[in-house]
Amino acid sequence: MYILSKDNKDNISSDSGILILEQEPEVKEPPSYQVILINDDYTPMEFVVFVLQTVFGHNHQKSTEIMMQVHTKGKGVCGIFSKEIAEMMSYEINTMAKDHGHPLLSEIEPLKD
Ligand code: TYC
Repeated sequence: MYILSKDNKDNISSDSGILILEQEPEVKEPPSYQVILINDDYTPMEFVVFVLQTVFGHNHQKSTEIMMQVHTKGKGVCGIFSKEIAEMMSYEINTMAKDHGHPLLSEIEPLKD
């Protein structure tokens, strides 16, 4: 937040109509979002690896690592993006899974800074 104030006798003439910027506006980066993959008991491991390669462009080894992280820990991060891109990625995963009859699900979560 920043404040615009009219001149007073401590600075320029009060009738000048000039607005003084007392504080610099904060320039904040928009928040980043994590795409989180959620484990389930039914989606085949190979399909999860295939989805990670297709949607994120991760290679086979990286995709297998993420899949195993999700499989063993219950959840895992697939990537970090702007909100709009993260939403698209998550939608793509969930749609691919649905189209293939698998319960695989992803969600997005804001990254704390
Ligand atoms: N747990 C699944 C299995 O044993 C594999 C799996 C991994 C499913 C990651 C979903 O996000 C997932 N076939």
